[in-house]
Amino acid sequence: MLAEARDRVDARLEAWAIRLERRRGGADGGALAYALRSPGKRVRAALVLAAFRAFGGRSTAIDGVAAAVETVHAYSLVHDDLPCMDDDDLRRGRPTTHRAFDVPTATRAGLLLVPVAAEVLGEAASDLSLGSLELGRMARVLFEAGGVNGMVGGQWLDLEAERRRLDHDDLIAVHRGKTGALIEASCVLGALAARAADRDVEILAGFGADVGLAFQIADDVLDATATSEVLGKTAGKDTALEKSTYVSVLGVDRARAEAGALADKAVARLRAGGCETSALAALANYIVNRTS
Ligand code: GRG
Repeated sequence: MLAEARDRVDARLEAWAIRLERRRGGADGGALAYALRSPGKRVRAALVLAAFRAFGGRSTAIDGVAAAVETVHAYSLVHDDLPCMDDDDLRRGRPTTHRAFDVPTATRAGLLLVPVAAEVLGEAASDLSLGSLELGRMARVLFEAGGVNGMVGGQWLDLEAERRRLDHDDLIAVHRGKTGALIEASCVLGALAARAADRDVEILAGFGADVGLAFQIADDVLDATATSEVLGKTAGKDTALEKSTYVSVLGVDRARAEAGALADKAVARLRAGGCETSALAALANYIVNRTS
């Protein structure tokens, strides 16, 4: 599932990279394309595809919805790596966008990716023959998840919390916002694109919220235990920035156990709701057992 989603969304992102290079040109076009071509795991894309299929969706036009989510994610990584945030040189095994270009160009490219994501989503909704009400609902899901009550808000709290000790509840709020919200949105968007019933969309939202939190806990564990070569980004950043993480609050073993328990709870929600589970359960398992 993950390899298939990666190939399909990479092709869609490549097509957008070419379009944007033609449209914008120069360093801005180059930086936009660089960010979209950057080789991610595409977990969010895989969740969109799996949720879509779980409710009978079959059209390959869903790849555009997955590409829209990955575009929002790509912008967040470009900005997260900037000197005013995490100040990193390495992302997905390559120089970060501001290292490959410069800080103003990377800042602009990150910002430009937000309206690009809206355009990618709009085109996908039309390819899926979805109406304006459905597109409106999907746009709200994606951009609310990326906003102040989601990714930006979580990142904000995270930045404010550097060199300050957070308790377990604060940490959950940071993780659910900065990482969980977009993962939850990926699941909900797949279900909405398949025209799932409201009750099923709710079940997918619960599943996505649990695996989204589990994803960031696993990320904290990997930051503390894996190497930069394997991660493709600088390992050990959380300790260097004196960040509160699941590892600093609970230790590696309890953090791993909590991530595993959340993944189990997420899959139990699907089973209890009578949803098709196989691909989504496999992704939940991957999210907590991944090595990069
Ligand atoms: C203005 C405060 C403010 C924020 C702007 C920068 C930003 C928005 C948000 C940052 C959100 C962020 C980077 C959260 C971390 C999410 C995360 C765990 C990223 C790594 O995801 P993977 O492992 O990466 O899926 P790949 O590379 O595989 O896609």
